[in-house]
Amino acid sequence: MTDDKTISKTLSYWLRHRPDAGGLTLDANGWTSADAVMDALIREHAIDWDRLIAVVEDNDKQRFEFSADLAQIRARQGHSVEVDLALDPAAPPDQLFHGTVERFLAAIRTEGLRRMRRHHVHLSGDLETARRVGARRGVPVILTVDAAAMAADGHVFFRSNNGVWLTDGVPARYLRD
Ligand code: HQG
Repeated sequence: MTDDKTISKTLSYWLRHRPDAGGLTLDANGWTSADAVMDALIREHAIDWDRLIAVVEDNDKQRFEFSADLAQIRARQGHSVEVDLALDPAAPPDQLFHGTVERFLAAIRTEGLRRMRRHHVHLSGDLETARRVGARRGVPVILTVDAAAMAADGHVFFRSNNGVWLTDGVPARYLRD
């Protein structure tokens, strides 16, 4: 049987990056028909509705959400395709954290944190989450972001509804080791 992580990765790919690869179309806010997702998953992984609901509800980072009537599904953040998640600006904690790896540090210290292929730079409210994000790429290096100073200088922050802090970019002067 396909494991939950594989199904979650397939959903992330379709709902954040390549809806066409699943034969899906996202609306302006990133939603797509849950029936269409189910049909596509049946083709790829032979799973049923109960399994899809379990993957969404038990997902370690709550990456996906259903609409209230279960008719639609979307990724909560992390898109590279253009979507408007209609997030409200939020006041960040004084410090936020970013987990990365040594090989990016020289560029980050010069250019700051850039959003790369995503809509925003992703920041974590706690060290452990940042460590796990960095560990995806190797030995994690944690940078501390002076979010209080950024906010005071007019930088806008959003908090996705699964708890990830998002901002357009972090200029190098707000980064601490
Ligand atoms: C780095 C996962 C060179 C940055 C995770 C990172 C997270 C630079 C990489 C979420 C740079 C981008 C996001 C610069 C940033 N020069 N490298 N100026 N600025 N970088 O995947 O933060 O499982 O787009 O440090 O858990 O690693 O998908 O961002 O290493 O929450 O739900 O460029 O993705 O969540 O990589 O990860 P990413 P990220 P999911």
